[in-house]
Amino acid sequence: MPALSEVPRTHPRYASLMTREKLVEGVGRGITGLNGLIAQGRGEALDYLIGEVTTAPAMEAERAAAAMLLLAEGPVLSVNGNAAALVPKEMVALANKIGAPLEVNIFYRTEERVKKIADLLRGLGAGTVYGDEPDAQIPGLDHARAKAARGGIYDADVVFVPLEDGDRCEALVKMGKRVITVDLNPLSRTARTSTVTIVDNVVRALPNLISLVDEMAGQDEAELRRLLEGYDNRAVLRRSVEEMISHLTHQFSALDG
Ligand code: PTJ
Repeated sequence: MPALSEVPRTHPRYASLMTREKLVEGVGRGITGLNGLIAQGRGEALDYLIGEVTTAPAMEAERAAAAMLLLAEGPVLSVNGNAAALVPKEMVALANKIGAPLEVNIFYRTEERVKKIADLLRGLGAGTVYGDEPDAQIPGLDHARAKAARGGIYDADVVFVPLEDGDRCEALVKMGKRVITVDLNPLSRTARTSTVTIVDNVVRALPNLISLVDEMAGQDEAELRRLLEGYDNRAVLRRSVEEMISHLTHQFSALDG
C-alpha cells in the first residue's frame, strides 16, 4: 500500500484509507492496541453495509445522545485506543463543549498505553483527564477491566463510550448509568445493552455530535427531555439493520444492471 501522502485525494477509498492509516500510526505511537486493527477491520465491513454514510436512524441516535449529554449532571467521555487514534481532537472538543471530563478506559490495559493516551488528550487541550490513577472498581468485572476513577466514570450518570466491550457496557448499565455508545454492529451485546446506540462510524459520529450539541445547547430542558422520552433504542437498532438489508438489496440489484 502506498504511504498516505501518496494516496491521491481523488482515490474512491481515500477516507477509508486515511482512517486505516491513523490506526496504524496509533499502533506505532503506542496509543492503539494491535487488537484495535482487527476491530477496525470488522467496523469497515459493517460500515460498507450501511453505505459508509450516517443513516437516518444513526442521526436520530446522535440527536438523542446530544440531548442526553446536555441534560446529564455528571457526564464522562471514555476514550480507548481506537478513539484516541481516530478522533482525539473531537473527543476533547466535545468534552470541553459540555464541560465533561475524559477518562482513558482501555480494554487491553497497560499502564504505559493509558498514560500515552492521557498525555495525548492533555496535549490537545483537555481539561480533566482521568484514567492514569484509578481509585475505584466497576463491580462485576475482572481487576484490570474494572479500573475506574472517582469523579470520572465511577461517579458519572451518563457515560459516552465509543467502541465498548459488551461486558463493561453491561456492568456500567447495572451500576445505574445511562450509556451512549458508537458501534457499527447493531447486533452486538454493547449495541443491545446501551441506552443510546449510534450505529455509525466514529469518524462521522463525533463531528455530528459536536454540531448537534452546538445546535441544541439553546433548547430548553423540557424540549430535550421530550426528545429523549420519545427515543426508542430497540426501534433504532431494528431500523439500522433494515438500512443494511436495503443497502445490500440495492447493491445486489445493481449487479444485474
Ligand atoms: O484500546 P482498547 O484496549 O480499549 O481496545 C479497543 C478495542 C476496540 C480493540 C476493544 O474495545 C475491542 O476489542 O472491541 P470489540 O469488542 O472488537 O468491539 C468493537 C466494536 O466496535 C465492534 O462491534 C466493531 O464493529 C465496532 N467498530 C470498529 N471500528 C469502528 C466501530 N464502530 C464505529 N466506528 C468504528 N470506526
